[in-house]
Amino acid sequence: MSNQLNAPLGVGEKLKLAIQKSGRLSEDSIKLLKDCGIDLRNVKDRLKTEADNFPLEIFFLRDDDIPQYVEDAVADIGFVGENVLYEKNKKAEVVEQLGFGKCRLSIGVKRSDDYTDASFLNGKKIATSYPVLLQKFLNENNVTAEIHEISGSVEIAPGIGLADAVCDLVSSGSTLFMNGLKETETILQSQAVLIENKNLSEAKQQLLNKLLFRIQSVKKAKKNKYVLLNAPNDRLEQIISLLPGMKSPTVLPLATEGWSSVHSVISESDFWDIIEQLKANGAQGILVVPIEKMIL
Ligand code: PRT
Ligand code: ZN
Repeated sequence: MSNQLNAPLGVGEKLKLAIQKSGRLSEDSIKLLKDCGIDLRNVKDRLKTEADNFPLEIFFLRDDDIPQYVEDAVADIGFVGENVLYEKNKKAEVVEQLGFGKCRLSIGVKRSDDYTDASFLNGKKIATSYPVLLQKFLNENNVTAEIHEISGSVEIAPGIGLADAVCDLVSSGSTLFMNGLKETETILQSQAVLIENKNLSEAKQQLLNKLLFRIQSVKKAKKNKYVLLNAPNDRLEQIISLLPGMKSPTVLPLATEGWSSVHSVISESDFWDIIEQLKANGAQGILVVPIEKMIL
């Protein structure tokens, strides 16, 4: 990858990226580009803009249209939810999970229903904006049900007698709850992904590798914290053994005799465990700092 990163780029080539114009993915998509050091010109009420400091052109679209634009090579790449990508079933390759827009596509039934398994749905009417993914789930479970496709406010369908159940996106679950429904099965776990057209030119592939390198550094940084602490020298060995660091922790002597300052990187997932163990081993003055970029 490093060779590709250093290779000269096609003169005047720009990578065309499609992102959601206005909706749940818009803000995070623009923030991710910003975290990657890419400044966009005026993003308000525009269909298209360019980055100031990266050969990138950005199209603002409805999320449903993004897979088609990427398949047709009108856009080279796109940021879109897996739910939309798999429902549209277009020829575009998933390159990277982006870590935002997380939700799940689930079956919801009335709270009073006695749901045991998918066979409950036999002969029922299910409202959804995801007929393709729902039909696939029904087939896999040998269920025959009527799919009622609607484009919005799916969750009100059972309450107004339009359907017996729903298949809709859920994140906190409060929309289902407020509509007297309960979540029973998850059909798909989803998050925003970077997709690419399958036939990118060599020059565009190089640009994508550059962008991807930045995205991965930003993602890694978010998953890790920088930790600084003071350690008594007689406990240094135990404390160091708790801190992997990128290679190994940095240890510097403190002005106070018998103490050292230890710097390291720890992962968000074992963060509290490690902090507790550090304290138990005599570490003091523990500072935890967010990391902006992380390049290994
Ligand atoms: O106009 P455009 O077509 O571009 O936007 P849209 O209205 O189709 O999509 P939008 O902006 O609502 O969502 C864009 C993408 O965000 C989706 O395709 C998902 O990938 C992702 N996402 C993440 C969500 C949710 N979380 C989500 N909670 N999309 C929709 N919801 C809705 C859901 O449909 C339901 O109505 O939120 C409600 C449920 O939320 P909870 O928290 O009450 O469970
Ligand atoms: Zn949409």
